[in-house]
Amino acid sequence: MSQEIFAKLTNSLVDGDPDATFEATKEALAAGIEPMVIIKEGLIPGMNIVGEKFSCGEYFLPDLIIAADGMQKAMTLLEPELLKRQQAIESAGTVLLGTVKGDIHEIGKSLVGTMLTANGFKVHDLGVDVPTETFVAKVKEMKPDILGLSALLTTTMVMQREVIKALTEAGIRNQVKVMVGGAPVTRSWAEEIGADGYAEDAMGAVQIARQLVAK
Ligand code: B1M
Repeated sequence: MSQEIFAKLTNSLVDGDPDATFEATKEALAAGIEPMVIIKEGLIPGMNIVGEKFSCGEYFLPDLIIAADGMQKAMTLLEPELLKRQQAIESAGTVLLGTVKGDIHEIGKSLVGTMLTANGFKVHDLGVDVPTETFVAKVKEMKPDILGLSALLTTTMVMQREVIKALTEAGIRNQVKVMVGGAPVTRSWAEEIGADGYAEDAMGAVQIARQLVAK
């Protein structure tokens, strides 16, 4: 039964049918499937297939846009459910979050924000295509425990290094822990650029954020 619903979710994204994605998400929730399982088993595989088809020239930009629309429609149902399962009442820490300059991918970053919120963190989301100077100014102003930098492109992940460099130049690098993530980002990249933490996915981001705040 679950496998059928997961296939429906995945296929609706691959077929570019946002309304079907929305309906399949409703069906999955009604069947009692946990929202994070719906995302992991149904939606992310769909986005990955769309990405692969784009890479090999079978799909074009509009196909990516339609798939993103479907995923975002699904998230309107899933986000409140994730938040309902909130783990902690007291604030676990504060996180300033954003996708780096030149990069408009927002779904993964927003999912990380939702999962952090659901686990007791106070999250301030700066959105996408965030200039380095804005990250620095907001760290000065808001004094978050953690700065989370998302990047989905090999061409924009270098901005994560730029932000860390800019924090150092502004003399505030030691005031904030920097966590990086996004599809092309690896642990070795995080180490190379001097980030404090790296997470592969949204649940991993919660784990790393907890460790960083405890340090
Ligand atoms: Co774009 N895109 N895209 N795209 N897109 C990718 C990333 C790509 C891999 C597709 C491909 O070719 N296979 C490819 C990048 C190739 C590369 O750099 N090596 C690509 C490209 C090339 C592009 C354009 C350049 C295409 C063009 O214009 N010719 C363009 C760039 C625009 C720009 O940013 N300047 C572009 C545009 C777009 C859309 C706007 C159409 C759309 C995004 C819409 C939106 O977000 N509102 C889009 C989409 C949808 C994708 C794919 C298909 C799906 C991304 C997604 O939402 N995944 C993507 C292929 C793929 O990822 N398989 C692709 C689902 C999401 C839940 O996962 O974002 O990975 P993800 O987030 C995960 C983890 O990465 C991690 O946790 C999240 C949850 O598990 N994570 C963090 C993310 N941030 C984190 C931060 C953390 C910790 C963990 O700590 C702070």
